[in-house]
Amino acid sequence: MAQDQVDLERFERTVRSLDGDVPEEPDVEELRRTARALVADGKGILAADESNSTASKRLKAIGVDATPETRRTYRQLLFTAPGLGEHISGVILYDESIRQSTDDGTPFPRVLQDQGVIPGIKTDTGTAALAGHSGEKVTTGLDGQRDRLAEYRQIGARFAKWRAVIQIGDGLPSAACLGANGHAMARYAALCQEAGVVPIVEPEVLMDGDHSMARCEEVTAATLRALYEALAGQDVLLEGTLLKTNMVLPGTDSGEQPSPEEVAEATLRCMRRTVPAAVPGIVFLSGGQSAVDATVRLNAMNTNGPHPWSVSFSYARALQGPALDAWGGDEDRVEDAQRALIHRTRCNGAATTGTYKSEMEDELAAA
Ligand code: 5MM
Repeated sequence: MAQDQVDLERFERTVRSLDGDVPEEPDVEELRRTARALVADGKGILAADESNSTASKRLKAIGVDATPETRRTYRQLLFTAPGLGEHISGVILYDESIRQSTDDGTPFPRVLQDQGVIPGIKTDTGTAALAGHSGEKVTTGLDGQRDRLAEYRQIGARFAKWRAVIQIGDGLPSAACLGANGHAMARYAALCQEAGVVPIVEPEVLMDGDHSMARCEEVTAATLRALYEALAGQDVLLEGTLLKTNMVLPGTDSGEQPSPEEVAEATLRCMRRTVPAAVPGIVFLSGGQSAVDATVRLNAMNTNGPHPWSVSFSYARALQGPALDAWGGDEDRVEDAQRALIHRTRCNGAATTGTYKSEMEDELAAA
């Protein structure tokens, strides 16, 4: 049987099994199946888990007043885009949006399931200053995590996300920062698996700064080593997790302009040295890259496979940016915005199998 047919059957089985409460005992096979379904060939994740303040910032940038209702209207546009499930395996929601519904009263998690998409949820609660380490942050949210996970699973979430932010700078990051964030992510991951929810662990080494691409590679490797040591320390089942992280890129003020092939080579070398083969997939964040750069670089990584893990995407800005611009808050441009979103999902879906071509960018204009 062809690999993509196997992936598709596995994916459909996972989407069909989305009803039910927290299991008495975590179903290890379900965790593995969900994790693999999220990185099925040709598919990736739409990150729509912006906190209210970030979502509001994005709406204000296109001249839309930010309220719970405008955030709902915008998320409705995304989640009801026709054909979303063709190249999107999962959508990461936020505490506000997982409780919202479409105009006709259908809860967003149900809308996604009907599109063949697995609902997910961001469960960290943001960052706090790391004590004794000026300029560094630790992600918060472990208090109450067990109860929140039980509720989110009951509402329909089958995977979750927790993001740690790592800043490169003079003497940064510290070992204390990598250790504290790794430990928190491992505790979150163990709680997720206990609740029957696949944890995505997301350490993001920020692009801000004038550091070189080599320095980004070094810091990303140290971050991932600390993370996988912590995950092992908490007995997290790697087969039931996914890694979401940054590509290896130079700082935005460095002046370096690596080719897509150079980014792919450095990123894959870093991942091979640090990410265990038991992890089913690595889904990259876009981190401020342009939408097309994020696609081209992902494609470059997948032209030289196979890799020990699937290599896919979990983009927010690189998927949503063109849709937000096309919409501009105008109800007459909802379909334009949905076409822009679906176009990017198609390009990135192709990039997961190394079959993206630059000519695909003309398809939207021609539509
Ligand atoms: C790094 O941010 C994640 C990926 O987004 P990009 O592809 O735009 O880099 C994203 O999932 C992020 O966690 C959400 O946008 C939420 O961010 P906030 O700051 O609202 O928690």
